[in-house]
Amino acid sequence: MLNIARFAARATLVGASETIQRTTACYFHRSSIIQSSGSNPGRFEDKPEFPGSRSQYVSKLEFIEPESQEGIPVYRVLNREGNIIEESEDPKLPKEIVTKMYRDMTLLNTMDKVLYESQRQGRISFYMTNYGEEGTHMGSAAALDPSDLVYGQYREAGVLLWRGFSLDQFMNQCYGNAHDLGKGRQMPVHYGSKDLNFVTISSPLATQMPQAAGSAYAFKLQKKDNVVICYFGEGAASEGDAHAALNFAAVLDCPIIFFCRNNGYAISTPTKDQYRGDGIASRGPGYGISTIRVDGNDPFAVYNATKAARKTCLSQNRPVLIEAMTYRIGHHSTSDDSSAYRSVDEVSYWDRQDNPITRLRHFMVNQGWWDEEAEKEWMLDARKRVMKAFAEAEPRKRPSPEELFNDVYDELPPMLQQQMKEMKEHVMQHKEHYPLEQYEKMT
Ligand SMILES: Cc1ncc(C[n+]2csc(CCOP(=O)(O)OP(=O)(O)O)c2C)c(N)n1
Ligand SMILES: [Mg+2]
Repeated sequence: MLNIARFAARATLVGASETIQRTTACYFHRSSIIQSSGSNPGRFEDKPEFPGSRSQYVSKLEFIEPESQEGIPVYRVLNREGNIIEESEDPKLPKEIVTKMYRDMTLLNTMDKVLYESQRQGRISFYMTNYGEEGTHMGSAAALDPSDLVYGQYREAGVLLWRGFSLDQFMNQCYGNAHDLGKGRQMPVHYGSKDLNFVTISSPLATQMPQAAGSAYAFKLQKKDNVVICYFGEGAASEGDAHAALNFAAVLDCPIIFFCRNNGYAISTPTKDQYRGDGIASRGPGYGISTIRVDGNDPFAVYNATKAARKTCLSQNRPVLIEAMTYRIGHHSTSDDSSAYRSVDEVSYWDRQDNPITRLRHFMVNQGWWDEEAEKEWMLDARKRVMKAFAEAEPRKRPSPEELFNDVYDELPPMLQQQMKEMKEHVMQHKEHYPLEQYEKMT
């Protein structure tokens, strides 16, 4: 028996060495068939054959110095005066679409003002504005199909607005009232909508990125005609999850648009303390991902880039990285005071000189589609709509405390049933400490 086992082991080893010999021969064959042409036929060209890189040998010691490389250019369609720079790049969007872009950008702006103030007055617990980044929202949202799946970070409310999330729904979420789709279980601005294919926002940075890559992989396996778009900030791009997502999507050829909003800051950390490379776009080629950098304050440039990226994702089944350069005009959130780390002059430059709303308005005025009167009328109307939704959401009752226990399990397990029972008994025993009249009734 022992001898048979020894013989079998030897036979396996011999088999293995034959395989190695065959593979090696194959490798040599591959390299040696590249015969040099010219005066010395038959001489074999010396090319590196290391697996996993495309390269050639050099005999001079030279490091790649990032500083000596040209910066990645910023693609623009509209200049700051709202004129098309290169006629062939004009997306030629119809008046209704451009007007919707503008109305949604300014409506978002108006909602931001009201909800920001509302937090300052103690009426809601938290808020984050989108000031200055409206062009990245509407430009990208307009280029997608509504059935494409969106993973946001938290500063992409405009994408939801474009898709039809109503002012009521925004307000209900921020007030965490009984009409909130998330039943008051999340902090304000953590929106989500199954109907609108917008995955609920999650606070821990970059967690949406590997999830989005996974969804795109699932789309590919299901042969769906849809892409996933994953928004993230340049700060979030420093998380390990960003690397995992980009590499996963590249290696598995997933139809996903990674949309980076580079707004200059991650709370108080400016980009110069965040990375040393040329923005986030410079990382794309490293992953083997098709990449473009666009002017995020130019909604048409963002639109063209997203539209083309979507096409690449679907026709070639591969990811695309878009880096949209923009600026966060507001404070990071209501928990932040940005005057501690940046100057008023810096902010007012972006607010006054390079603002996506102003740029689109210039374009519309140039086209004869908009004027002072239309502006005045619309801004009044926008404010009225926001105030109406605000006034309706605020007094609405909060969800029943029972909702704390629902929706994690299909059926409430005995342990949670017990906890719910104890919670109810406790609240009823100490009613005077709980403003129960503000909540929907418990059963
Ligand atoms: C894992 C993790 N670390 C830290 C935070 C705290 N945090 C919330 S937002 C933020 C900055 C993110 O900046 P960026 O990705 O550039 O997005 P922006 O706020 O500029 O839109 C930080 C550090 C967090 N939410 N999650
Ligand atoms: Mg940022």
